[in-house]
Amino acid sequence: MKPEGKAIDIVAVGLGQAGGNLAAELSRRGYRALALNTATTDLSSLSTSGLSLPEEYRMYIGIDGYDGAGGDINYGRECITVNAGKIRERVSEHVAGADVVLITAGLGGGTGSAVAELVKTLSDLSLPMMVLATLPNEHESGIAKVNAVRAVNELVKESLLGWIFVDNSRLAKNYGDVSLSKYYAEINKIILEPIDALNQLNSREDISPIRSLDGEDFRTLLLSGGIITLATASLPRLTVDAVMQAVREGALHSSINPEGFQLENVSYMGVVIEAPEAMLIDTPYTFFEHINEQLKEETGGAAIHMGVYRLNDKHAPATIRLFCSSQQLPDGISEMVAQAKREGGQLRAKLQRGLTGLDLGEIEEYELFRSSPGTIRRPRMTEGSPSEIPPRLPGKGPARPTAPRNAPVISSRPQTSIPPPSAATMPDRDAYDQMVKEFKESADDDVKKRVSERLEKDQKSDNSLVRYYAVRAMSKLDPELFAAALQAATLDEDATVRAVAMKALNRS
Ligand SMILES: Nc1nc2c(ncn2[C@@H]2O[C@H](COP(=O)(O)OP(=O)(O)OP(=O)(O)O)[C@@H](O)[C@H]2O)c(=O)[nH]1
Ligand SMILES: [Mg+2]
Repeated sequence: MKPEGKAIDIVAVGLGQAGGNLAAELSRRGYRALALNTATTDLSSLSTSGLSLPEEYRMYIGIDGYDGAGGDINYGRECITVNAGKIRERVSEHVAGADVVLITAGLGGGTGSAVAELVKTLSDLSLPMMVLATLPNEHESGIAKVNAVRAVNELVKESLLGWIFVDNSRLAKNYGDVSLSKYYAEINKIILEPIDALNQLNSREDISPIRSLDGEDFRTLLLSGGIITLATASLPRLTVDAVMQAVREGALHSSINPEGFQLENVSYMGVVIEAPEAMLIDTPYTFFEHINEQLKEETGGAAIHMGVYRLNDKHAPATIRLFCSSQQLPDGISEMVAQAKREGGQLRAKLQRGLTGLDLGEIEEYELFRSSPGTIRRPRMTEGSPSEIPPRLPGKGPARPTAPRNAPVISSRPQTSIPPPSAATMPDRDAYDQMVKEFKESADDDVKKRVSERLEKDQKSDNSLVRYYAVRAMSKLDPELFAAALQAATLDEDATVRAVAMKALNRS
C-alpha cells in the first residue's frame, strides 16, 4: 500500500489539533493519515481548505460531554487511557503494513502533550513508531511551556525509532507575515516538505541521479533511532567550502527544528546535492570525496549517506538537503526548558541533556492542574448533597474530613464548596469543578450568585492559573451569563486563558 512515488510508506497518526493538522498535510501529500482528538470542534476544523481530512479518518477520543482538554495534560492522558482499546483497534487497522508510523502532535495543549501516553497505549502493537512534535511559540503561556517540556521529557524516555521536534517560534519568526487564516496550513507544508522531498527523491521528474540516495539509504537514516533535524539551503556556487558551510549552518540553525545541533553529536547524516549541469560540469570528482571526508571528520565518524542529482532547470541555484540524526537533544530544547522554568516561577534545577531524559527539577512535580487520571471531570462523590462535599485542600493533603451526615448545619447560609481565595497556595482545580457542579445542581439562587461572584472575581486574579480555572468553569456553566467576564478574558495576557474564553464565546 506504499503511496505512489514514495520510497517509504509513512502513515500519520495525529493527536490534538496541531497533530491533526500535520496529519492532514501528510494526507494532502498522498500518505495515509488518521486524526485523534478529545474535541469534536477541533476535528470538525479538519474540513477547512488546506487542512482537510475526510471524516472517516477523524476519531473522537474524548470523554462524553467534554470538548477538548483545554490545556489539561492529565485530562488528555485520561482520554487516551479510557479509550485505549478503541484507539489500538483503529490505529492497527489504519497503519497495517506501514514502514513508519509517524505520530504527530503539538506540545503545549492538553491533548497533544499527552502524546507519550498514546505511544505507551500503542506499544503492544510493536509498530515502527516515530514522533514529530511541535514546541510552543515563545509568546505562548507558561502553562503551555511547562506542558511541553514535561511532554518532551516523557517522550525521550519512550523507545521510539526517532524524534523530530519542530520549533514553532523559529517558524513564526521566518513566516510571521503569512495570513492568520492560512498560517498553520502553510507552516505545516514547510515542516513536512523536507521529509517528503527525501522520500520521493528518486521519482521526481525534474532531477536525474548521478549518485543516488536510494530508498534504503533513506530508511536507514529515518530509522536511525535519534533526534532528527532537517534543513534545506540554496547555493549559488558548488564548492567544498560552500557545501560544508551550508551543512554546519543547517545543523546549527535549521529553520524548522530547534537550534543548536552540534555536528560532533551527529551519528547519521544524509546530504543531497541538486545542481544544474552547468555547475556540475565545473566540479571535479574529488569534490564528492572531499565533502565525505570532511563530514566524517567533523562529525567524528558519523555514517554519511550522500546523493548528487542533476537539476533539469538550467538556471536554478544548487540545493542542499540535509538530514541529521543525533543522540543528544539540541540546545534549542534546553532554552525552552529554561523559559518554562523562568515562567513557571518555581522551577530551579539545572538542565541535563541527553536521551535519558531532562532534569526538569520541580517541573516534574509541578501539578498545574491538581488532578490525577481517573479522578477528573467526574463528580467525585455520588452520595450526599453537594453541600456535604468538601473541597480538596490546596496542596498535597487529602480531602477535608467530611462532616458526619447528620451533623447540624452551622451556617444559616446555603453551604457551598467555594474554596478560600488561594493567593498564597496552589489553586485547586477540583474545587472549581466542585463549584461548577454545585451551581448546576443547586436550586438555590443564593448559591448560584455566590459561585458567579467568586468566578468573576477570580477571572481578575493576579495568578494566571486561578484565572484559567475561573474562565474554564464559566465556559462549562453558561458562557452567555458570563459574557462580560469572558469577553475581558479574551484580552488576558495568558494565551491559554484567552483561548478558553474565545472558545466559550464562540460556542455561545
Ligand atoms: N506547527 C503547528 N503548530 C500548531 C498547529 N496547531 C496548533 N499548533 C501549536 O500546537 C500547540 C498545541 O495546540 P493544540 O494542538 O491546539 O492543542 P491540543 O493538543 O488540541 O490540546 P487541547 O486544545 O488543550 O485539547 C500550540 O503550541 C499551538 O501553537 C499547526 O497546525 N501546526
Ligand atoms: Mg485542541
